[in-house]
Parts: sequence; C-alpha cells; structure tokens
Amino acid sequence: DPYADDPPRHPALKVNSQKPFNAEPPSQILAENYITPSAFFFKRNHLPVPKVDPSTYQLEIHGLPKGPVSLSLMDLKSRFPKHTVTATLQCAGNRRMEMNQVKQVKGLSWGIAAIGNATWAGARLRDVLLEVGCKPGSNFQHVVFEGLDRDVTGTAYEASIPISKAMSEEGDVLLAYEMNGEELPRDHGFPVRVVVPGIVGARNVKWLAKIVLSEEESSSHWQQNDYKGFSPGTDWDTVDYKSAPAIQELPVQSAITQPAEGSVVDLSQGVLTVKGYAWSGGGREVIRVDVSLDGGKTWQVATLRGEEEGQEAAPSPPLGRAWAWKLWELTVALPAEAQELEIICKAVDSSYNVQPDTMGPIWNLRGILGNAWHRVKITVRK
Ligand code: MTE
Ligand code: MO
Repeated sequence: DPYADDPPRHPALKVNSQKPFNAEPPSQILAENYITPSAFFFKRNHLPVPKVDPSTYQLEIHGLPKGPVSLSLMDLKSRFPKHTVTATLQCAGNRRMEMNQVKQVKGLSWGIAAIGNATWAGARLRDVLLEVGCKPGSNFQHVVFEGLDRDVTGTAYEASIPISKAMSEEGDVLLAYEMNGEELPRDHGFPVRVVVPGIVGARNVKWLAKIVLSEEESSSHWQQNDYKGFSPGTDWDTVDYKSAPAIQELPVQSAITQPAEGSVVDLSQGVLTVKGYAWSGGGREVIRVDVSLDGGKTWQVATLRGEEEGQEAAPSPPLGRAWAWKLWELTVALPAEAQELEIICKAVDSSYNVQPDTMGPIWNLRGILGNAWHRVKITVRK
C-alpha cells in the first residue's frame, strides 16, 4: 500500500477520499478562526504523502545559465531572510458539490471548506532565484515546480507559474518551511512547499523537489489537462484542453459558515448572526460583503473582520497584495413571523468584481471555479 506511510489526521475532518487523502474541516470552524489551525486546514493530495528526511533534503534548481544548483533545508533557512505572509489557499474545486447539483461534474465533492487561511514563513522565491543567478528580464517565462510525490509510473506532481509573479517584489511567493509558526505538517508539504499568494491551490506545490526555469509552462497533466475553465456547453466529447489557459488567479469568492443549511432557529431569540469568509485572487482585496435574508430581494452590508481580533474594520493591506481572506459577520433582527429563510452572501473585490448569482451559467465539466452567491436555507419557528 503506497499510502501506508501517510500521516495521522484529525478525526473531525470530512473525508472526501482516503487514498489519496482529501478532506475538509466542518465549515463552521472556518469563520471561528482568522488563522485556520493546520489540523483543520483542508488537505488536497493527488498522491501518497512522501516521507522526507529533512537532514538530507535537497532542493534542485535547473535552467540557470551557470548550471543546476542544489540547496539544503539549512541553506534555505540560513542564507535567505525569513519572510512571513498570511495567505489564503483555495482549491479550484472548492464548492464543487453545488456545481454538481446543477449537472454532474467530474471530481471530488468539495463543500465550502476547501479553503483556509494560514501564516506561512520561508525564503522568498525571488531572493533565492536572484542569488542563484536568475536575472530579471531573461528568456524564461515560467517557473516550474516539481513535487516529491510520485504516481505508480514515477510521474511527479508538477505545476508552474509565470516568472513575473515569481520574481515580483510584490508577489510574495515563498519557499515555505513553516505554517502557522511551526514546521510544515507532512500533509501540507514538509519540509518545503511553494506558497503563491493569490493563485489557485494547484500551483502551490508541496514537498518541493525541483524548480525549473523554463520557456514553457509545465507540461504536466495538472497544468495542461486539468485546472482549466470551460463553457457550460463544453462536454467530455468536445473539450479541447489546449483552448483554455491554465488557471492562475482565482475569482472573488465568499460563503456562509453559520448558520448551517437546514438549521432551525427560534423566533424568540429575536436576532440571528450570520458569519462567513470572503476572499479574492490576485491580491484583490474584498471591500464589501452583502447579505440577504429574503433570497436576494433586500441586502445588508456585513462587518468585515481582518487580522486584528475584535477589531471592527479590517486593516487594509498594501494595494494589490491582499492575500488573506476577510471574515465577516452580520447580526440581524429575525422577521416577525415563523418562515423559511434563504440567506445569501456575495462579495465585491477591489476591482469591483462580483460573484454570479447562480452556478448554472458558470457550470463546467470539471466543477471548478464555483463562486456563485452562497445560499443557505433555514427555518424560523415559533
Ligand atoms: N503539491 C503536490 N506536490 N502534490 C499535490 O497533490 N495538490 C495541489 C497543491 N499542491 C498537490 C500539491 C492542490 S490541487 C491544492 S488545492 C493544494 O496543494 C492543497 O494544499 P493543502 O493540502 O496544503 O491544503
Ligand atoms: Mo486543488
């Protein structure tokens, strides 16, 4: 069993697939912690978790004018400043379950919790590439990351990002060796993973083995034949993976984590608190979350909560570098009589991008990029 060496996991996780291990936390916990505890952070593995000896670990960098370079974990920790970034990581398949309800899609049935917000620390990829002789403005267009996890044929997980993101002073791309102040847990890429803030989870390669500077994008399955968006009219007979670009920045997203679907509340409690998360890709800051209790007829603006515990207004990150989510909350008076309520949330980002109202028009065969208004039905009773 290639999975026999996988690490232990928290029993509260909702398991989507055991081998490879894919799981998300109960969604209510997301809005209870600005920083998602590592044990509850969603785990998305395509392959068995590799067991890496940190004392012999070497990161290879290929495609440099002067030939390949190899760095140990100690090199990464001692030769480069430690940089800390709080960034949200979201799987492209987050909320696939809702898209699947429109029409069947192929993929793991994620709820709304294939997303988490963590504090990552490590060497900046930019610092490492500059030191090993990668010059800004050289021919390379892409930085390819290869993992240590391999399938039965020996193919490793691999993905790439544009060189502009990798080398940008404002890109904050990390070769991370810490998550939430501790060494990376095995499920999250021990001893080193790439953290590409604002970019789809799939490019944040775990158990990083090799970096290749390249004129081409990664040729891997995950870059070329997966993690691309298509029209609702495209099916498995007509799909041409070459016709769409690989996903990098994700669209604006939000979801309700409280109350839970189907909950029953007592009219006598008078008020109801609605909570959730909101985030956008590419460093675009969420500037507003609207909440409706009547299926979208009327709206109220939620309070956004940033990093500072108990602080009402979130502190604004530098423009274009809003990597972390905003938690939001709204307490509203319950309607005067008992009834069913449809609660909806939708977020707006700093480019005034909004979420579509339903999943139908953004449906795609892989069930990715699902960012429609999130809806939760509850019952108010006498
Ligand atoms: N890196 C490797 N080496 N192998 C993988 O299977 N999965 C990717 C990415 N990096 C993956 C990987 C995907 S699709 C996602 S969404 C994120 O890791 C999930 O990161 P997490 O498990 O730390 O939440
Ligand atoms: Mo993913």
